[in-house]
Formats: sequence, structure tokens, C-alpha cells
Amino acid sequence: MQPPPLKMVIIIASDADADRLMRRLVEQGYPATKIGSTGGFLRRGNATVFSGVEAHEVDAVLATVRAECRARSEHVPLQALPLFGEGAVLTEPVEVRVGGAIVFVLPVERFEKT
Ligand code: 2BA
Repeated sequence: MQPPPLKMVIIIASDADADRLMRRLVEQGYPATKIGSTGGFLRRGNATVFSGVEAHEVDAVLATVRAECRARSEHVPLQALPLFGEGAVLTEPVEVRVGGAIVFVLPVERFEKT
């Protein structure tokens, strides 16, 4: 019999939300691995969570991500942005989306546990 199709859900979330998200996923029986990461735009620490699940479980994982990682906006001084900070003359802070999550769902060709 064929094993059920697996998907790898890759979730990039804020550090603040990622610990809670990990706890909730594990409570619900979904495996999860968290690694520290850094966003290219804000150059702030964020977290990347990997969860390899059966295809029919992806929607439940996404529902948990939506519940635990809510987007909000924050005003960041232009000088704090690595891309624009140096020599920036504008003093108005820029509004950026923080929190929330970026999610990729990828097919898993093969899974092995050695
Ligand atoms: P960052 O690259 O640090 O981006 C943080 C937030 O800054 C983004 O939130 C977005 O609201 C804003 N932002 C990013 N680039 C911008 C730009 N050129 N101009 C104006 N605002 C900009 P999210 O979109 O929620 O992304 C959160 C984090 O997820 C990103 O952190 C990055 O680490 C990751 N990410 C987002 N899209 C990605 C992708 N297509 N591939 C890989 N990582 C991605």
C-alpha cells in the first residue's frame, strides 16, 4: 500500500508568535521544528517552523498558524531599516506589517527516518 502523501509546511513567523505556535502544533500532535532566522528587509530575528504532515492535515496546521500569528502593523523609523537607513533624510516612520506569517507548502518526495 502507498504511504499517504506528505507535505512540508514552512512557516516564517515573528519570534514573539513562534513559541506559542510551536506549543499549539505539538499539543495537536503535529511534529514541528523551529530554527532561528532573520528577515532580509527588517533584519530582525524571526523564526522558521518546519512541520512535515500528511496532505489532509495541512488545513488544520494553517488554521493554527492563522490563530496564533496575527498580523499587526508597526511604525519603524526609516533610519532603522538597513536598506534605507544610511543617509536617510526622511524622518517620518514607515508602516510595516509585523507578526502574521508567511507560509509555503511543498510536496515531500521522500521521507526517511534512520
Ligand atoms: P522581512 O524581510 O524582514 O520583512 C518584514 C516585513 O517588512 C514584511 O512582512 C513586509 O511587511 C515588510 N517588507 C518586506 N520587504 C519590503 C519592501 N521591499 N518594502 C516595504 N515593506 C517590505 P512579511 O511579508 O510578513 O514577511 C515577514 C518575513 O517573512 C520577512 O521578513 C522574511 O523573513 C520572510 N519572507 C516574506 N516573504 C518571503 C518570501 N517570498 N521568501 C522568503 N522569505 C519571505
